[in-house]
Amino acid sequence: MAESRTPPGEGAMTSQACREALEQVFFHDLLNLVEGLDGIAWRLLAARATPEAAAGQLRDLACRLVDEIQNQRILLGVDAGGLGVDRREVEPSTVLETVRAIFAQHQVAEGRRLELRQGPAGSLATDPVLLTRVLVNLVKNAFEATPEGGTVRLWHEWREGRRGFLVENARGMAPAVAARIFERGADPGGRPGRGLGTYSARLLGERYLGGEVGFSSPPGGPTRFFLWLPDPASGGGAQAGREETVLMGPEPGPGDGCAPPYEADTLLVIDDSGTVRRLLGNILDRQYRVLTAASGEEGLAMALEHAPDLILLDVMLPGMDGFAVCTRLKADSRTREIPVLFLTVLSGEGDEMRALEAGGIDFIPKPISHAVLCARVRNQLALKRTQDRLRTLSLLDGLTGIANRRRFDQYLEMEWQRCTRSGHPLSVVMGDVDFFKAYNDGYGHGQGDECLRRVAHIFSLALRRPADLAARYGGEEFVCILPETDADGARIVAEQIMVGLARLGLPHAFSSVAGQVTVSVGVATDLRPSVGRTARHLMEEVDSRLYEAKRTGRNRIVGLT
Ligand code: GH3
Ligand code: MG
Repeated sequence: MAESRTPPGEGAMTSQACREALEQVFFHDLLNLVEGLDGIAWRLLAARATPEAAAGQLRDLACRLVDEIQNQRILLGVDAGGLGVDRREVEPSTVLETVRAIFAQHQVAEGRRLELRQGPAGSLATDPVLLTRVLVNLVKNAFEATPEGGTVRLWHEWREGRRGFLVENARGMAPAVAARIFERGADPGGRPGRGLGTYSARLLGERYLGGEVGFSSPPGGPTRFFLWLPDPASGGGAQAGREETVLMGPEPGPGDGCAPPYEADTLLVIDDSGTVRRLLGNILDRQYRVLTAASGEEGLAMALEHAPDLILLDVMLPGMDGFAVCTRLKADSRTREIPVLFLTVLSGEGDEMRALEAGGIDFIPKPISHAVLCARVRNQLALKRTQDRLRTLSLLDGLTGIANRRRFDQYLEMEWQRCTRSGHPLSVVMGDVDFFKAYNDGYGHGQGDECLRRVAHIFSLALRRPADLAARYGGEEFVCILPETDADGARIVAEQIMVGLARLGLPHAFSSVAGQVTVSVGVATDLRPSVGRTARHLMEEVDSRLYEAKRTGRNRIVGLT
């Protein structure tokens, strides 16, 4: 084997010993597969298998035979120094499918699950056989490290003009194994004859495909191997995946503690340095979904589009600098709540003050320390989750779970302005429970509370559109905001509330108007909210109609046109 083709760290086995170990594995696997073929023929002859089932098994075995032979051919080519690279346009989804087919009946995958996630569509120029080989080796190792009932994940990403293929299993790797993982003959699992998988994955991925192969394996897992291939044709920039997940194998078992990478928090890194973007991506994408932008303008657009949970923002950016980007983020209600961590070589108190004034929440000093980065990101995300939860809670009514008065006031103001701009009508429906004091007195406050929950539910059910909102206005008063809804639409909602309550039929023995719980309802519509009029006018109108409904006998709607 030519010295120039030997990666650093090699030397755990001589080339000759390695060749022999490899041949042993090859012939062992080959014999297994041929025995499998024989077994299928036998079952067919003995009528123990249907032709359909046998055909499926035959295809799987043929797929694995081809794979074994390809493996052998490639390694022979590497050893002889004459492996050719046959680059052509390849669809990553096809490669992932081939890997799935290879493991469909593979012993190593028995009782385990392979989860594929197809990334963005579009081809890349590479050698499909070598690419498949790299992935099969990585997936095989991941299966070997996965207990029964566990899951191995394989997915494809597109970032910064590179195509990534990632393989993950839930467990961490022992440091001693991790240290020698790419050495030829190093045996990750203690099985005889193996130990070529990661070695050849790196050799093929880096020397022949021109990519980068590596892994991350924090204590406690997960272990993630990656192959990043250059793809200049992609033009850079992150692209959204097709979110298509293909599953193979049983449902995940209780021991499979690996969180799916694509349900993780989303981080947006805005830095003009490709090295910093890649470094942060490599560190953070073990746990988070990492998006990157190379300029302030691109970062602002991505923040709007993806609503990340946290932004890591470089101070020194060409054009719009980090302070300006942060100020813009904080000025927009859609991005205001996203915490911003500045990445900076701190040059003194002045910079720090400017960053804080612009709305930044903390700093990550450059040069970036792995531990500081991870700790600050983790802390800020935990804080944001708590704040999000509090924000949501502060807008909900504690008793009924629907929007509270505060949320109602905010939403009405926002929708009033929107309808003023667009010239669309805006309607409000307000209802008040009849003789509720008597209900409380007769049935007790506990049942009174339960009654209010039921009524709130009826108001929510009456809504038709996502923009409609039902809220508890106070005590036993409920209200619906119906944007872009005229009087006819509002009438339908009001009638729906009456019908819903009648169907619910909650007994109310202390009501003077009916034997069950009823409401009086006012409806008001502003056909074209106009300058000079305010939402308060509309509320006064609906309130006086509700009063009228009470005055004229209760259990009715006033304000219908
Ligand atoms: P009307 O038909 O004219 O609306 O008479 P009413 O008895 O419904 O109206 P009134 O305003 O006299 O009484 C409302 C009652 O609602 C009094 C108050 O104790 C009760 N109430 C307000 N909030 C709650 C609550 O959260 N839970 C319970 N159980 N009762 C509440
Ligand atoms: Mg009442």
